[in-house]
Amino acid sequence: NMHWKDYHDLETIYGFMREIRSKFPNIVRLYTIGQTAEGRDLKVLRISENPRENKKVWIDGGIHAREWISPATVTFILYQLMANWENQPAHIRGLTWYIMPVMNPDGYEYSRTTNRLWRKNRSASRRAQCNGVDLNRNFDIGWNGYGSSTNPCSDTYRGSSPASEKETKAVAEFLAKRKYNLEAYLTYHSYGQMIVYPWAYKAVKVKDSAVLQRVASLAVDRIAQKTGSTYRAAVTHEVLGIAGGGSDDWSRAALGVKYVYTVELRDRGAYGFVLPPRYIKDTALEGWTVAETVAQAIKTSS
Ligand code: 0X9
Ligand code: ZN
Repeated sequence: NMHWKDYHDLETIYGFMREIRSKFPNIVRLYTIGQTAEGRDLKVLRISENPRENKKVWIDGGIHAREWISPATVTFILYQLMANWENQPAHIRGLTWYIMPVMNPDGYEYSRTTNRLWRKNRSASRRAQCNGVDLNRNFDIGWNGYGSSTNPCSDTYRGSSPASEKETKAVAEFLAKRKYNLEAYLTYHSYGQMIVYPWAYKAVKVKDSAVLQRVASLAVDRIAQKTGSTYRAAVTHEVLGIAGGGSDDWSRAALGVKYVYTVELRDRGAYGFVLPPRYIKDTALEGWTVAETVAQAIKTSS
């Protein structure tokens, strides 16, 4: 059974998704959008009372294998939504939510069983000892640019071509088909306690960056109130440097999504990727706070 006192393996997370579907058969759909190189399913839940008309929010986690707090947070968001769906405010119930807790299942399991600090997926490369592509360098935006590597042994290897990876391709195709009314793309990573928005692939701000900054700042304030943690709102390239091929930039450039945020969860380096389980609950609450704030912003701007 699901809880947030510890991290879970992929099968437990997928079991939780199936359980949500069977509890809410009328509003929840469970998609298998593809398979990984090692044959694992890529799963996405849709929660919606009105799929034809609602504005849509996409949430993903687990792009990077070792960032365990990310799938934990995204499953917590799912729990927050569904545990109390009937009593959610209209601006939450009136959205269509797409939730993908683990975009990189092969990497996640590899990090759990074999190499805790693994980052990439596990697809085979031409260099035997150096498997894996950084999925957050593999999307078709600024792919041939700065901040990623052409070396398969690098942790930021961009892959042999844009969307060369099955995970990237599955997500990109799924979203491209659903870009109508897609208002938000939220992707959860760790660590650093930051909420960042495009662009990352070039040192330019998006035209509506003032709006993105305002909503992110509001989330930062609410997080401080709720848990006492200090997050920072900023343009990606200004705080993390230039990097092409990210899912966040792609969702804005290719799909025109307005509220695009990468959330770097806890901590700020004390434990780094190996965040002790006792911090999961509050960190996940911080992640939920971002999603709530964005949902409210969508409602206000329409
Ligand atoms: O470098 C990344 O992919 C992210 N940081 S992490 O430490 N979790 O790996 C930041 C992603 C920011 N967005 C883009 N670079 N597009
Ligand atoms: Zn990451």
